[in-house]
Amino acid sequence: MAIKLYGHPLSPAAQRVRVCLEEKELEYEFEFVDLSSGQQKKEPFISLNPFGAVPVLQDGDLTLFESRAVTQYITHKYADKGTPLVPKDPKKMAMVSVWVEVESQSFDAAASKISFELVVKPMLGMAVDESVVAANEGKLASILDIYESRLAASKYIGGDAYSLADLHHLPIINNLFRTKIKALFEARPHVNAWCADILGRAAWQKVVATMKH
Ligand SMILES: N[C@@H](CCC(=O)N[C@@H](CS)C(=O)NCC(=O)O)C(=O)O
Repeated sequence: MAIKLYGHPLSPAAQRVRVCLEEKELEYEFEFVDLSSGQQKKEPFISLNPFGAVPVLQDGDLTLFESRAVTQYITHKYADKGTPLVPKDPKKMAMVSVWVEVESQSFDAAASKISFELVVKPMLGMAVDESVVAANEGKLASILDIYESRLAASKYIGGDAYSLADLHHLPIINNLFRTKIKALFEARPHVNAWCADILGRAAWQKVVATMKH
C-alpha cells in the first residue's frame, strides 16, 4: 500500500515530513486537510490523530502523527533509500539525537512563536503581537549564538553529514527568512552559510514548490 501523508501545504510540521520523504526519494500520496474549515478536528481525521493536527502519515497498517516521530520512522524504515539522514555509528547517531532535541526543545520553542506572529497571523488577517516577537527574538538570538559556535566546528548541526537534525529546522527557517528575523541568521556567518546550504537542497526546493500552488 502507498504511503499517504495528510497535511496542508503551508503547515511547517507537514513540510517537515514532506522534505524527509523527498530526501528518501519515496513516492507518496498527499491528502489535503482543510485547516481553515476545521477538518482536522472532525471525523474521520480526528480518529487518525486525536490531537486534531497535521501531519498524519499512513504506511500500510501503521498510522503516525507528530512530525519528528514520523521522520524518524521514515529514516529507519527506509534506511537504504535516498539520503541516510541518521548515521549508523552509535556515537554519531547520539550526536544527531542531541541536536534533534535542541531543535525541538529550544529552537522551535522560540522560532515557531515568531513564525506564528510574523508569518501565520498576517496571512489570517490577525494582529501581530510585537511583545511576543520581542521576547522570543532575544531567546532565538542566544540560541543562534550557540549554533554559530557549533557550526564553526561542524559542517552540519548534528555532525559532518546532513541529517534529520538539520532537516527538522527547514520549515521554520524558511518562514523566518521572509521576515525581519532573517537578520538574526545573517549576522552569524556560519549559521548563514548553513541556512543557504540546507535551504538550497533539491528535496527542500521541491517542498517550496508545493507551497506556491
Ligand atoms: N508537534 C506537532 C505539531 C502539529 C501542529 O501543530 N500542526 C498544525 C499545523 S503546523 C495544525 O495542524 N494546526 C491545526 C490545529 O491545531 O487545529 C508536529 O510536529 O506534528
